[in-house]
Amino acid sequence: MLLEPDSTAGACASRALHWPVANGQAGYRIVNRLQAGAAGELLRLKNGLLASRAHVDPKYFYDAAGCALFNSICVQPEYYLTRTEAKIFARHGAEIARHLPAGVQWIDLGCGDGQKSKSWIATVDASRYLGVDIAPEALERALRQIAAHFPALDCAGVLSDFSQMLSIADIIAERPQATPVMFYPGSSLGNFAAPHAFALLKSFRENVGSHGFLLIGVDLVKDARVLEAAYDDAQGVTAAFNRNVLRVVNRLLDADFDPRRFAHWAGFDRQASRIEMRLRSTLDQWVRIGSDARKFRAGESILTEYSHKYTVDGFADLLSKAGFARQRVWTDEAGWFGVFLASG
Ligand code: AVJ
Repeated sequence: MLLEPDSTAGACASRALHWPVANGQAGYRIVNRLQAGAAGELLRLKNGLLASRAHVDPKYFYDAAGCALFNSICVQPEYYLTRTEAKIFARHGAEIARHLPAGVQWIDLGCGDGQKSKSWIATVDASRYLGVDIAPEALERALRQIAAHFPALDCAGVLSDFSQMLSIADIIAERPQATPVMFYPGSSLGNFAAPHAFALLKSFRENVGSHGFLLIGVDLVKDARVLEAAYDDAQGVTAAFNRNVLRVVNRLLDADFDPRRFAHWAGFDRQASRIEMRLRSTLDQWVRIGSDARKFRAGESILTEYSHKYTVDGFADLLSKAGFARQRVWTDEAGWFGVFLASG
């Protein structure tokens, strides 16, 4: 594999990363758009934990253990999201593909291991695969597998924390003949509060241009009991996933959170239309966070995640305000999950 030094990153010079060549053909390259300012990120993480209403950005869930726990959440009976989306893809994939021109470039946002894209690449007959992820190991694995599975496919990767901003228009422009399709499944947009979600959708629209597409999966508003069970499964996998963020924090900030002293909590706020996940201190305790320390009272909590739930009309409206004039939606029979194809 080739890791291309990213000259366009300018002042936020790329970290020097060296990856072993995955195979003799080295059929893909990875562009590094991770900003060098990791110290600022850590300061933000620390300040969030020291704030009177403590909070952690959900992107910190996904270390190796967190990724494994998330995969296990996806197969819990209560976590209907992944399964419902997959059912919509299976049922309507061919129809969705008919709305796309031939030979698109398939842009997999937050590709993880790339598994969700495999059948799409074949269905839409993509000419190019662009994996985008914040985790270099996952990105490399995705590219290696997809390049092996589709030897004729033009494959590339972009290391990027696009929760800040997505800017890959120049990479997309390398293939002016291949219509860009951004694929953002799993209701991942739900992590972002309204203004941030809107800004992200606008940047997706700017990156794909007026001829490109966005294919996005969105979890829909439903009975609070169904929602809350999805974020508090009987096996306790979501609880373990939530507590694992404290281990990540301990490593990154040299802190001494004891995950056993925090209880998983999940609740649906209908006003704000979102699931909130928290870690509640089970007793009065002091926690050291690097060279600082703070007290958590019994019952005081750390906000670890929002997961926003949309209505079909509400999300359609958001898409059109973000600049996507044309759109279609497919849902399951129960109307639990929506898959939107937007363009224009
Ligand atoms: C990956 C953000 C879509 O909000 O449902 C699953 C993460 N958190 N269980 C979601 C998650 C707890 C998930 N997203």
